[in-house]
Amino acid sequence: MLDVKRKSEQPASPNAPPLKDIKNFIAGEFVAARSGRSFDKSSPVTGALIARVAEAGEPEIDAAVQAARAALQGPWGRITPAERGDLLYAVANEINRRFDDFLQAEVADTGKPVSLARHLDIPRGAANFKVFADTIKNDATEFFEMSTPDGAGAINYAVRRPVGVVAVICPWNLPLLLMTWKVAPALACGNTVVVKPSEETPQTATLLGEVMNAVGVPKGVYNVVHGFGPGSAGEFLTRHPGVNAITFTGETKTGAAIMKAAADGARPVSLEMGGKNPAIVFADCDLDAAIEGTMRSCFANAGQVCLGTERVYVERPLFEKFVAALKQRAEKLKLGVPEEASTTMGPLISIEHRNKVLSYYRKAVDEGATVVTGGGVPSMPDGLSQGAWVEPTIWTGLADDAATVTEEIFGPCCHIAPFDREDDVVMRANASGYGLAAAIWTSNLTRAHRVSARIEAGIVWVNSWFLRDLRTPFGGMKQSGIGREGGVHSLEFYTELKNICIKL
Ligand code: NAD
Ligand code: 6OD
Repeated sequence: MLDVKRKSEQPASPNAPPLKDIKNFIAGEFVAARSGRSFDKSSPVTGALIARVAEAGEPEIDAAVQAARAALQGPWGRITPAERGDLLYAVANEINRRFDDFLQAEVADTGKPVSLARHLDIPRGAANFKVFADTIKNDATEFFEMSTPDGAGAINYAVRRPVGVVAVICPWNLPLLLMTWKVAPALACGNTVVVKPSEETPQTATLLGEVMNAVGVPKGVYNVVHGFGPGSAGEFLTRHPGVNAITFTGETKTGAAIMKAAADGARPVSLEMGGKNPAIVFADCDLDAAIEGTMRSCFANAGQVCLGTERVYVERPLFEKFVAALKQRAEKLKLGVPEEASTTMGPLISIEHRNKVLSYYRKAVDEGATVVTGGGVPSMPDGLSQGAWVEPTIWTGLADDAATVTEEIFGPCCHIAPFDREDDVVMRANASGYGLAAAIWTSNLTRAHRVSARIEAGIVWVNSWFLRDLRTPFGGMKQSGIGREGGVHSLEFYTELKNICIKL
């Protein structure tokens, strides 16, 4: 279990659970910061303090990186890929055995509905370990025979070798899922990792340390350091010269800072960053499916999904009907505590993030939007009023260059605009500095292929959203990312491909 202690400072409510004491996980041990520094983690649902988190300083970052370097030389560096695969299967099984602990920790940190975390975050977090264990097991590399002047010839074959110590910098929106999405392939390829979870969501990464110890992953293979970005654990880790590669998910401006840090030592980066994803709804679509899918893509996880839709373009004959139907469905979303089965939307991650989202709610009005629904802070019952709640919001009537239509908000909101011609809507969808994901709703298969090919995004869904096979390439174009992860594409980042040439 996580190290749970009662402290002298109590959470706001007398009935609140005890404060958790979250530590760094370095070389198989849970450790506080030598400086004694810690930071508070509050519940997005109630605003109450739920945990004190040890903030890693430079000594802890150095210890974690050294532990990870040492582990490369230990048993981890000598076991076969098949043995590593068995260990990763054991990790997945142990996460599933402790499913409720992970569920409770993820829900406490994020405030997301239990129903969502139960079906998405935790099972997918576990599945990543099995999928990438299988991916590396089934990966074949190249072999070439060549002729030589002496007639004897030579053979070439390629082998994959780990990159070394990988720094894994994670966001808060799908904490376990997005962390294991990187940790699992990194470990499957024989690397060791130092993970820096978001300061907003420290718990599940820490809990995974217990799982690693329980199944016998050697000490130092998996390390976790807590803290913030600039001037804290994130910057210390990405600048550490003992780190061989950096994989990051988060905002585009953070990715740019990390790229600069990685330039020292010319270290490779994999960047999964922000988006302003379009959905294009043609008049020939299955309307019920398009409404259902757009509801999910705009409002799932309170809109805090990088792949989510914030710009919806609807072909003019369907426009009014679509707006009315989406409004009706959005107004039925039930905001409430995560444990309540009827809850369909939780709070945002924090009051700070709510301030950002609300600043766009105000800006939309200033820019001349028609507020179709929402636009403010909902009235919540006693006990929840200090949480980070916002209303699901829909706008129409904005120009394509309005800030609300061009900048990533990362909240439960979208702008809906009509369109008349396929060429125009493709151009408008592509008129963005981002290029992460898009959804197209149509029953015309030819058009689906044609438009998908023209959309500038790393992932295009036709008549669906967030239907993800873990073996497929994942990543963004333009300012949404550098590189692809998923399936064999993860192997490209987490291994060095080495050619061995043998003269016969
Ligand atoms: P963020 O960029 O603020 O933080 C991400 C992580 O980076 C955190 O752990 C943070 O502490 C750390 N960090 C911040 N500054 C740093 C620095 N200078 N050096 C090193 N580390 C630093 O992002 P967030 O607010 O946690 O997450 C939301 C953002 O993530 C949104 O923009 C969203 O689109 C994006 N996101 C992208 C994907 C994707 O796959 N493309 C997935 C999820 C989220
Ligand atoms: O499902 C996945 O594999 C994945 N990488 C999802 C990313 C979601 C972003 O918020």
